[in-house]
Amino acid sequence: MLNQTERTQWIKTCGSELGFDLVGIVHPQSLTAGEESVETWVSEGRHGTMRYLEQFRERRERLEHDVGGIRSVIVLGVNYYSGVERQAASGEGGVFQGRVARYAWGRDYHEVIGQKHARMIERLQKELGAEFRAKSCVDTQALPERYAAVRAGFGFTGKHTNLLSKQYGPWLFLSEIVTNLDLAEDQPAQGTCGTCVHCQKVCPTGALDEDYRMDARRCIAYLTIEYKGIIPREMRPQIKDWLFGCDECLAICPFTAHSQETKWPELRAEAGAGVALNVTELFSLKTNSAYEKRFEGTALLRAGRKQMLRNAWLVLGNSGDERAVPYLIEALEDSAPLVRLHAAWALGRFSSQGARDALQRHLAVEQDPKARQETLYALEVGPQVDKDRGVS
Ligand code: B12
Ligand code: SF4
Ligand code: SF4
Repeated sequence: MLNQTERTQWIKTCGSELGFDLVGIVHPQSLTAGEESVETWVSEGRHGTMRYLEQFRERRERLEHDVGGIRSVIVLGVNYYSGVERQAASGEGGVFQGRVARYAWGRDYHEVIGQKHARMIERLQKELGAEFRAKSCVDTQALPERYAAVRAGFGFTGKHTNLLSKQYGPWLFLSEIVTNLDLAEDQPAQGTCGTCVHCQKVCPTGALDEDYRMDARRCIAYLTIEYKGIIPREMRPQIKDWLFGCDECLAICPFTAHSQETKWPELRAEAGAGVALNVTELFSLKTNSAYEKRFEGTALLRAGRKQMLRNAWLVLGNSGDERAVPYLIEALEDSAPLVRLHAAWALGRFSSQGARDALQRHLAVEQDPKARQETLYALEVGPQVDKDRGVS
């Protein structure tokens, strides 16, 4: 029979053997400050439309109930860094590249890590017997994962709000196995950003408006992935060529100097969606099921086809490349008003006669009030946009 220290060590070894880069333990009562911080953040409305974050307490209670009382949280870190700093922006050889945030390059981490959790739980169950109860948590459960990681000794929270690890920098997925086992808790990690403010300065939309806190409603990761509606007009140019998510604040962080190649082949770009997508390829995906088939097993399914097309037209509009115009004209025919509205805005970024004629024709047939309003706006402000881009 193992004592608490031996059992904790054995579990950590199990985690490492299964490929987890970091394994630590925290007790649930140590997470209270993190949970309160999430609740305060939500009460300020900074979560936007991510309603699931509003039921944090109820969801947490359900988790507690499922395990029959959580006594320890096994925190697991996976390094997902896989080289390649930046893909060329849009426009090469008629191919328009929309950037994908690094976390979504490979296979969907929820599935990849979830499967490893299942193996770990099975192994622990075999060894510890019927008394062992556990539940796998990857991102979606009511746990403040970054706070748990700090408490488990992985690193500290940077001003961009992500966990910074001295071993791996900012590129870590976090997940937990909550259990009824009593394990030995780790010491929290220490660290600070000092006077650095690079992430706050580089953020294109001003989402990092306070140290260690963000306004998700302004974050490109939220706008392009979680948010399903009309992207606020003033933020569209700032999205530049980000098709899915954003890494600006992470990529500039001096802690990236600690990045190491991932040991997880499933998370490499070759295994999944890749570092960027040919925006025009999205045209060939005419139905939701075609979209789902194309991006099966990747995190890109989090945004549906409609949202992805919405993002794609912003990328084309922001490209300033006239070769985008025929695609945008075709997009005005889409059955979804959301898609037509963003295509109209993007066309308004071009002052060529072809773009303006298409918008005029579209105005005559557009029935959706918001898409119509956007078409009118696009016709009015075209030349202003060229000024934004520095075209005299
Ligand atoms: C909602 C959510 C989002 C939202 C909001 C992000 C945010 N900053 O809150 C959006 C959609 C914008 C988003 C974006 C991204 N996300 Co996200 N997201 C989440 C989710 C589901 C909940 C986060 C949450 O509760 N936020 C509310 C805030 C208040 O809570 P918090 O972030 O935990 O805040 C802590 C710190 O700010 C700290 N804190 C607060 N005040 C203070 C003050 C001081 C002085 C200090 C030191 C600390 C401190 O304590 C807080 C409590 O834990 C988590 C998974 C989870 N269950 O935790 C993933 C998670 C945070 N996301 C993750 C990732 C990878 C991303 C992206 C990089 C993806 C991308 N490239 O597009 C971006 C990063 C953007 C950014 N700068 O944060 C990872 C982060 C891993 C890491 N190393 O930190 C997580 C943990 C998912 C995972 N399982 O790995 N995300
Ligand atoms: S992910 Fe992009 S938009 Fe979001 S806070 Fe970081 S830099 Fe800003
Ligand atoms: S960029 Fe600078 S301020 Fe931002 S998290 Fe990294 S070290 Fe901290």
